[in-house]
Amino acid sequence: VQLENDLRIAVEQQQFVLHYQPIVNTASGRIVGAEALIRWQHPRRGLVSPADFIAVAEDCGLIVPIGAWALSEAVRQSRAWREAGYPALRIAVNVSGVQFREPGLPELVRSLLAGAADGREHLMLEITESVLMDSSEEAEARMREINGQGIGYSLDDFGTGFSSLSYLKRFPVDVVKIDRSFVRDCPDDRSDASLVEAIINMAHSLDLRVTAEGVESEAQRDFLRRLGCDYLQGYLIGRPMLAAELALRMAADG
Ligand code: G
Ligand code: G
Ligand code: NA
Ligand code: MN
Repeated sequence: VQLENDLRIAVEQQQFVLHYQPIVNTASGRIVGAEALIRWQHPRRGLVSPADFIAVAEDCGLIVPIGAWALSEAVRQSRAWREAGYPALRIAVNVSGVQFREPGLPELVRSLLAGAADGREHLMLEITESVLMDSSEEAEARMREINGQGIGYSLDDFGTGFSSLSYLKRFPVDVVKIDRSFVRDCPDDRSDASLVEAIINMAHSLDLRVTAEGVESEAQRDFLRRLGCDYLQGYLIGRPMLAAELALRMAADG
């Protein structure tokens, strides 16, 4: 209850910040995107991880204004980078299933992108398999409506849920993100290596792109490059960082 009260104040006072974790094109090594990861700047407890407040925010409904803030902040930052001459990145923003249960999400996305001809290809919504599995007809219709505005989806933690492959055909998913638990023991663990290879090949045969999460070593990177994995994300590439730090990385990227 204390946490919930603090969260309410946090929403009013906008005590949140987005960190950005770079995503590179595997072949070129260039930064092509970033995942926006929210943190709560708690006045007494310091920087609080989403792992410690997203579930509570979902239960009490505060995830709706928090998620709206994250979306608008990511769109604002992405625009500011482009206006400053940085390469256009595709920013993936995590969206909770609870946000799709509210009718307002398509309108929010529409209003955030209004007035900018080029906003669409620079934003992506990141959802988990469970969002697809638990979605009502209304939520599914909202997902499609947003996709109809030109916004793509990436499917987080792929392989950890129980969704069937038919979901990949049925929903407007563009990118699957291989969960870091499968990447961790690659390439040495033969069964994990086979699994990762199978996911990449399956995704490509469905005309989807693939991001590997949790890439921490050069051996993992080289293995994923050999398999034709499209994008890489993980500590080897970069930790989640402040926008200003990512801008420095982009500048160094040439
Ligand atoms: O960055 P970190 O490892 O602490 O993130 C933990 C989890 O929090 C991740 O699974 C991520 O998907 C989730 N998360 C991060 N930012 C957001 C956000 O803005 N909204 C939602 N719903 N989840 C987020
Ligand atoms: O659930 P989701 O995949 O969105 O979680 C992202 C979380 O994973 C972030 O909190 C981020 O800090 C963490 N993360 C990102 N890259 C790595 C990595 O290479 N190794 C590990 N162990 N965690 C990572
Ligand atoms: Na995520
Ligand atoms: Mn992720």
